[in-house]
Amino acid sequence: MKIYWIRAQAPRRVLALAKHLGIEAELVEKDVVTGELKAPDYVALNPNMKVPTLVDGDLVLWESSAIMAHLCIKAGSDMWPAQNPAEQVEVLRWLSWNDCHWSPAVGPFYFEHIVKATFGIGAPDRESLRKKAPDLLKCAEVLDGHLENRTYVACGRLTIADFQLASMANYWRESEMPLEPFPHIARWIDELKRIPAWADPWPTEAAAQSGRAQHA
Ligand SMILES: N[C@@H](CCC(=O)N[C@@H](CS)C(=O)NCC(=O)O)C(=O)O
Repeated sequence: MKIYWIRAQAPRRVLALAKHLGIEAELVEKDVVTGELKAPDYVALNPNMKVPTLVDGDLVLWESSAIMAHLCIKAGSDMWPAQNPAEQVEVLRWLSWNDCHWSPAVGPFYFEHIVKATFGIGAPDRESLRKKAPDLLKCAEVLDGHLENRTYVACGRLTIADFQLASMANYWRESEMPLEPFPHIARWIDELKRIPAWADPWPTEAAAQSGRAQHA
């Protein structure tokens, strides 16, 4: 199995899950700056020219939530509730909410502060973020209310929904997301950071260079 990745939030959640589940895979780092995601051999795998992409035998899969479900099925993990249709619907609800609402709300903050710093593409444009705050506050109220009496987002346990929703919010303090009024979100994020694979999902330098699945 191969997983293509860069140092960014969507591949981060897939790498964290693979590490958490102890899945053996060849972790292939791509260089976005030199255009490796636009190279014909990569575009043939993922026409979106994005990461993550998983190749498992004949299966080529993109979209991190689908990849995470696949990894759970392979590992027999109920972080994707393959055996329970009602729980699947519950996880799917939060994956959909993430992609349609939460991710667009937290994304601009993550981009301005984390992506720009990671790839050296300029200083954060804080002025542009002021206009984004109302959308974030609206979504944060929904999530914070949901988490008030829950440790995790769905099914009363850790699922791929947590990894999906937390991958940008994980950096809420560094990204200056205005989430101080939402203590249940902060507590949930801090709780996830206690999971070793979530806290440090990145392959070791040597493993990344050799393309072997080794984690720090
Ligand atoms: N919805 C996709 C998002 C994929 C995505 O946007 N990946 C970003 C990294 S977080 C990427 O490949 N960016 C490189 C580029 O756009 O050139 C998923 O969850 O897999």
